[in-house]
Amino acid sequence: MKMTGLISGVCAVTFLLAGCGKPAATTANTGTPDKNAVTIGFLVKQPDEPWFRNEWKFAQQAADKYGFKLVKIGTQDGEKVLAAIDNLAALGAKGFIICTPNVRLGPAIAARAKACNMKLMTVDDRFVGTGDAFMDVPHMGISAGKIGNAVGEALWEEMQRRGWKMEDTSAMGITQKQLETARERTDGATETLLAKGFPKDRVYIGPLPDKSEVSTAFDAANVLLTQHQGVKNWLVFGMNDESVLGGVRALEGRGYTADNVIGVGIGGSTGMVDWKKEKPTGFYAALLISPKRHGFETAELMYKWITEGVEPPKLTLTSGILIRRDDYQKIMTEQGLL
Ligand code: FCA
Repeated sequence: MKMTGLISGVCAVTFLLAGCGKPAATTANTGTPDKNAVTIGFLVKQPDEPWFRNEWKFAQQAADKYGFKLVKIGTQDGEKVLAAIDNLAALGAKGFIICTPNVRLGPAIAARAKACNMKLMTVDDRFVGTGDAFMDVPHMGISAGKIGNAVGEALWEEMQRRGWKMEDTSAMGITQKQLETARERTDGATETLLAKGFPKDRVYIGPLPDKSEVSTAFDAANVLLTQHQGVKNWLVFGMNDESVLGGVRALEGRGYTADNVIGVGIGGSTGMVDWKKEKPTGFYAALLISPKRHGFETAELMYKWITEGVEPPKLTLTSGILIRRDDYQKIMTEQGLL
């Protein structure tokens, strides 16, 4: 009993110090929230990644359109997330959108948001609560399984076009098994390849740590390539562009070129650097996903939730478009990304 009292006392003090529970700004006469005073946070797990920089860019466009203040914070670990929520509370923010550094932090983040009287929406990575179930927090993510299927389809079609023999070809998938949206993407690609007749025993999965970057993918791919040598042609897929680029770079380090590698990413913005190179690389295509929807729409939904009381849909899943070296400029321009 005493212990519980002590703990809740400490929490209360922490929240007080953090400025939680600060009254919302109101207009002088009506007592309704002052729309001009709205502040919204946008927290992302990997602020250096082009995907997240683009989400911020489009969220800022929503802020400019509606006239609210957007506070962008890079939150690479749990401590940074909790500190960011406290800072937002001190700034009088009434809600935030987050792509968490770890989905298992969901319950702690939701509790802190509640204590600070802030609305909460997740983007990209969905909170996991008790019993491995997704938490009941409005979410916008990609339709990971379907996009993975489209990756598998693109790999298979290009392999057929090149006339590669099945027995000469292996496939590597670089992914975070611990993150549902990542696993669903690579499971989707695998499922489609197997459905086409690709042999199951030649699809290898390279696991990533909690940070998905070209460098961590490069390491994962090298481990996999050391285990599976003497393969003539490789198909490369992964949870995002970074993981496929890591695989392609590892293959280049072992003498493979665009002629014997077909890589299909998910994202578009990171992978396109390879299409700007004079000579094609093994990064053949990507499923373009929409940082515009994920950034602009989540910020807009949060703003309407705060100012009009309209709760965002529980789950929105966005789709992807296949892009390649020869058409990425046209399609990305149409999508407002170039
Ligand atoms: C996850 C990945 C990102 C991006 C996003 C849509 O958060 O880590 O690279 O693919 O989903």
